[in-house]
Amino acid sequence: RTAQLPARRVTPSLRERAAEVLWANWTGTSTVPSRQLYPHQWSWDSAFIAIGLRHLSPLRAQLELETLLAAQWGDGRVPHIVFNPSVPLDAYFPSPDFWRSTTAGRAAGAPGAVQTSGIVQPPVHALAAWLVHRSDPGLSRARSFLARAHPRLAAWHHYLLHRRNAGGAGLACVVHPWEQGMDNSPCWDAPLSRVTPADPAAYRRADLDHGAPEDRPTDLDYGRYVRLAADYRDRRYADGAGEFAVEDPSFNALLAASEYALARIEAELGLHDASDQREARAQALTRTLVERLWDPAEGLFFCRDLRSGGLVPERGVGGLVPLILPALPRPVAAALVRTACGPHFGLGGRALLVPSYDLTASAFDPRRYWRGPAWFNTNWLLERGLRLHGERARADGLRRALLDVAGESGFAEYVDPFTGRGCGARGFGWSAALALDLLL
Ligand code: 9YW
Repeated sequence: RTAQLPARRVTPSLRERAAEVLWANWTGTSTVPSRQLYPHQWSWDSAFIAIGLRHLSPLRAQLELETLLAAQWGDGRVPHIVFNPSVPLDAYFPSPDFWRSTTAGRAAGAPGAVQTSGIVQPPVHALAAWLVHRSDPGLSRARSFLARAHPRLAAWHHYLLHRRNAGGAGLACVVHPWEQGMDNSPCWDAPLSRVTPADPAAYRRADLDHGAPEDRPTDLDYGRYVRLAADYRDRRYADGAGEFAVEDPSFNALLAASEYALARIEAELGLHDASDQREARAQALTRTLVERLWDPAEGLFFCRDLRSGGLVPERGVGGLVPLILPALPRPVAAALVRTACGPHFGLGGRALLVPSYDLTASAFDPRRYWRGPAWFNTNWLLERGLRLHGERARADGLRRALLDVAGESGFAEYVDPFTGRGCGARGFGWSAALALDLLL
């Protein structure tokens, strides 16, 4: 007799589905954000991806960061893209022939063995390296993971704190919207408006082969991105003279959070004096952030446009990200939580996930990239920040919403903040990785 088993559909768990995305996006040495849209290695994506990947394979998580750090330039900068030489040139724009790192980047010490972009992205790497180490300290010590990463991470922070200190106050500035990572945020509209767009006939937008135009930045935005990047390249990536220079709260908060992580790394390596100094620096950076970018009347951090000198009065999610900092004065943290839960960001109210931009502003658009949609990395950061500052119930609520939306959207790149409907790429690296991190 053969027993007839009833046909049973096995629904993979969220963990299994997230793992599938990370395996599918793994190239052998690093992880692509998306096979179609972003077929190379992106800097802050890799940091967030390593944070999730450590739960599946601490070894791969270490390799992810090592591959990125191997492409570091001599001046300390970690490039925002490391190009995969086996991907056709026209798969992504701007491609290596635009950035010309091995020629135009030579003076700044670009490596000869790999091709990279010449701009940077937010410094989440030391934080990621520390979390990856903690997931398997034995493996990490056996491979001297931290000992090898430490000089590179220290040089990276040194570059940002010195070469990018254009405002003179000790904060790092970004010289391109792509550097801050929230490409078309309305925070950039005013500082970008001074930039003459590049001739559209001179380049082709490969992103529109895979993304819906209404979900992506406009052609006018792209013209300005291309102009700024080409000018920087033509200055041989020398810092200090560009038309665009902005101190951003999220970029600097991530730098401070990574300074704390680097202090822990130094303590683990027995570098106790360096560790103490670094910890003090992270606290000083937090104070400077508050002095330079905090607006007590609005209860939010704003960008400072170094070319006009003033704060940019746009409420972007980046203004909430300093909540990840432990030394934030209590009233500042409390005001940030109120702002996150108020009409502009709708946490625990109108919005399922925290939007990238002010829900009440006329430029708000629930589908267009960083002008309204909710993103998983910023929500993951806010979840951490809420937990750090004792907002346990709110953090739990956000965590649940993040996991639900990540699964239902198929790990979308970004989502409509009201409905959770997915936009952009699916099977997106950091969406899967950060969901995995919150699951465990
Ligand atoms: C682009 C890869 C990158 C992210 C950025 C995001 C987007 C690249 O994709 O920029 O072509 O627009 O804005 O934060 O790192 O995922």
